[in-house]
Amino acid sequence: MSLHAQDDPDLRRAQEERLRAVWKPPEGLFLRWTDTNNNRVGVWYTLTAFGFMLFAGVLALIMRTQLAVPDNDLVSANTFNQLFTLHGSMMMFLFAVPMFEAVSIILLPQLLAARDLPFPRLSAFGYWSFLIGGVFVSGSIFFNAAPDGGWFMYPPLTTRTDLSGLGADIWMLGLSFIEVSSVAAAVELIVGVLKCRPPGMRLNLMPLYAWYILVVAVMILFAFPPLIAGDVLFEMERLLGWPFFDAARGGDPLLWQHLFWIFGHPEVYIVFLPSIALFAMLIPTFAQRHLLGYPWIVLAAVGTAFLSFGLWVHHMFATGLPKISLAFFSAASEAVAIPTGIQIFAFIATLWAGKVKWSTPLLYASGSLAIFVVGGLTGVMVAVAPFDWQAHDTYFVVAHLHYVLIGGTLLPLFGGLYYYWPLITGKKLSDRMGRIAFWIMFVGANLAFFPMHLSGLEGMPRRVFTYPAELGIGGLNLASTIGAYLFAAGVAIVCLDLALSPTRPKGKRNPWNAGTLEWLALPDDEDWGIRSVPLIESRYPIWDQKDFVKKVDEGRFFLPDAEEGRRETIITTVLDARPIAVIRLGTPSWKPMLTAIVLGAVFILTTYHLYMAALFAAFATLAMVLWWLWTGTAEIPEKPCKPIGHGLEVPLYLSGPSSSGWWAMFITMMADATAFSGLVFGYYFFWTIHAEFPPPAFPGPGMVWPMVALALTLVGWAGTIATREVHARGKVTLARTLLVASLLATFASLFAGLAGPWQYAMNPEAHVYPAIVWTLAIWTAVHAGIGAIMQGYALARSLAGRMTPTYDADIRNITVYQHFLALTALVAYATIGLFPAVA
Ligand code: HEM
Ligand SMILES: [Cu+2]
Repeated sequence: MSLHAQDDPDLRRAQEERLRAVWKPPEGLFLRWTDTNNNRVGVWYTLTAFGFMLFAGVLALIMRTQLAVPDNDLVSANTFNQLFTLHGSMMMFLFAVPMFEAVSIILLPQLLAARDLPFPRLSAFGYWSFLIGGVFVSGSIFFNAAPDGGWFMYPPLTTRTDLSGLGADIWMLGLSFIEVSSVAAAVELIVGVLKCRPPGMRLNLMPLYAWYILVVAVMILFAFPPLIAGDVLFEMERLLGWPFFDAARGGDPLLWQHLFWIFGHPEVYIVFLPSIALFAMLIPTFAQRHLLGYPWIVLAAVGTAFLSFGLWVHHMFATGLPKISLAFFSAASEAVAIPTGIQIFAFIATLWAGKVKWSTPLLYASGSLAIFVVGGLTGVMVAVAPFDWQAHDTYFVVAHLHYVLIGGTLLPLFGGLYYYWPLITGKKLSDRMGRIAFWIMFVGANLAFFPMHLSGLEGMPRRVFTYPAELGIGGLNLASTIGAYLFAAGVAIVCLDLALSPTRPKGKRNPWNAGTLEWLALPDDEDWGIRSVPLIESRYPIWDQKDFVKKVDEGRFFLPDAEEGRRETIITTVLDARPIAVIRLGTPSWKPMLTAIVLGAVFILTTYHLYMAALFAAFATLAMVLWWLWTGTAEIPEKPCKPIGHGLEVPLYLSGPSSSGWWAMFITMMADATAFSGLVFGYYFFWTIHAEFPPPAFPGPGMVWPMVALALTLVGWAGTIATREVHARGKVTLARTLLVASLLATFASLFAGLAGPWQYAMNPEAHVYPAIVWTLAIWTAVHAGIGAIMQGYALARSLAGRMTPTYDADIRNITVYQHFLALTALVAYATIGLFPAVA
């Protein structure tokens, strides 16, 4: 398609017809919920997270009402425990993280001028999991069954079933389910940033929001799995009596604290960096100039992410740690202020150098930074261990964390709402209502949380349902309560503004005159996203590239058509964004929702100890996943290549490291390996705290079976690699034979891995040593089972003619899995089989 073909208006109209037909959303009362397009799924996701935030906010108001006056008895102590636990847990797990992912699902394709994300059905699956898990967890409060152990659920309070009821299981299992969906969304976002950029958008031309999506999603990938590992251990203790956190039987509650905070501290930055990202988008717009210090900001974001994984112990200063740890983690905690400072200074410099248009989103950005900085300052205070010993578990900490979270997450989000609302609906929100709401929230937040510093230093502990009048902190508490209601009034005004939006007329395109790609959106946006995928030469193409918008709209760039009636988007190379393929995207389907329902059932049924039903649901999940993959992935195209304009012809199929599927597999395995490391960390943690580990009184699994299991795993691994190579050379029969042999070896390793602990009758309820050995063995065995299923899947694909030597994505993807399986087996079997010999 040469440039002047697009001069023909009839051709253009015909292309538009085709695009419109292909991207038409499913309609009807039921069918619309099968939608997978990022615009709709992202909006559902955002609204749901917003709803959870409002719900958690109402819980906060109930708490503040209870605390308004001393010796109040509006709610019981027990209810109060449920209130603060659910409030904190919902805000962190059901609002802050999902909100980032939700907004990113909407924005990312627009930032990258892609037609959709690479795995639209995966986003839909993530959404439905989130909804089901979230309703399950938050609904528990209506049955007086909400978790009540605080948002970090410290054992032994929470592992002893006589002290905590079903609530603890609901927290562990419900939130694990949501963590899985958070990781799924993170995989989607990472692959999106790496593989779905428009031609020419080298890494250093990427909009900063995309950089932050990459950084934050990678953080989610490494932060959530240790918590998932902790959840696994936790539930094994609660449901089966395996004593990981029970000191009487060799366990240690501190292991939970480590696993929780290895997640929990990065979490703080996971919820804060997206706000910085938002500022990095709106500040250039309102300064009407390029952002200063782009490379510095990227480096600072990466640096913050990196440092944030080395700080978790500052949440454990009061647990009696060695002096050297105190000093190290104290210093590291102070150091993280540096990259944060760099980012903020870059923003100030940009505003300084530009002509500032003072507007509502900018008001939110600067106001929230002011609040955030106060929280940052008290953060520097509590990072000093001796100060923390005084302030720990008092209202001082409640004040600190809310300054950070309200300044760093909630208010910036409202700023983002005012900035991006026109992008999503074509209409601006009311500037005036926005400003009024801002000032009410600003005053409310300070009135609510500033006095808490004082009541905390006066000695008011956190998580108490009331306090005696003699303490003399009644006035401070009343002020906090009034502040909370004021804040809620501000939120109500924002909600009113949103509710009025449908009555307002559509505005114009790109109302803030921004320079980045997402603002190509039209007030009456078509579902195809972008009319043609542009060639990018600048960080602010709308400002810098001549006739840019016109050329995009007239389809003068790439992929202006949908000739074969398929949903398509361009795949580019990771570093320099050269177009290398067009891939066909998943269309609306029930499968994501059904898979989420059966997977949710596994977690929910386990909560109620309905193990047989849960097992049945697990098989149903497996079947759903296989069906989904079989019908929806690695489809062989009807022709090898297609032209995408400007004389460029690219393949319709990719396999191996250039493909999006391979990356998704690789990234998922990184998360999986991280969870596994959490368990291995547990083993060596127990080794460090015991004088003798393995303890002589408890037999180990021996050396023979673990080594047999390892050998079998390695045979299966090598066989799979050989299969891939032979298959690529066209020797299909030999490849299938090799694959069968590998499958048998991998499957056999499952049993060999369990044989050791079984043969020596290791009793996991007796002591933490047999418990952790069993855990590592079972984890590896389950992974071997999944590996064998994958090998069988590839075999079936080959027999069904859905995998050929040219179209071999399946075998290449399962080889990635096998690499990780081999690594897991090596570490697990060396740990349980060989380590006792040298320990
Ligand atoms: C104006 C809005 C808010 C109010 C009035 C409020 C109020 C409260 C109150 C009263 C507590 C319990 C303190 C205690 O008893 O120890 C609390 C705890 C907490 N809040 Fe908020 N909160 C608000 C917003 C937020 C936001 C936006 C987040 C996070 C994004 C958040 C996260 C937390 C966490 C993590 C806890 C700790 C829970 C625990 O101790 O287990 N809050 N909040
Ligand atoms: Cu921290």
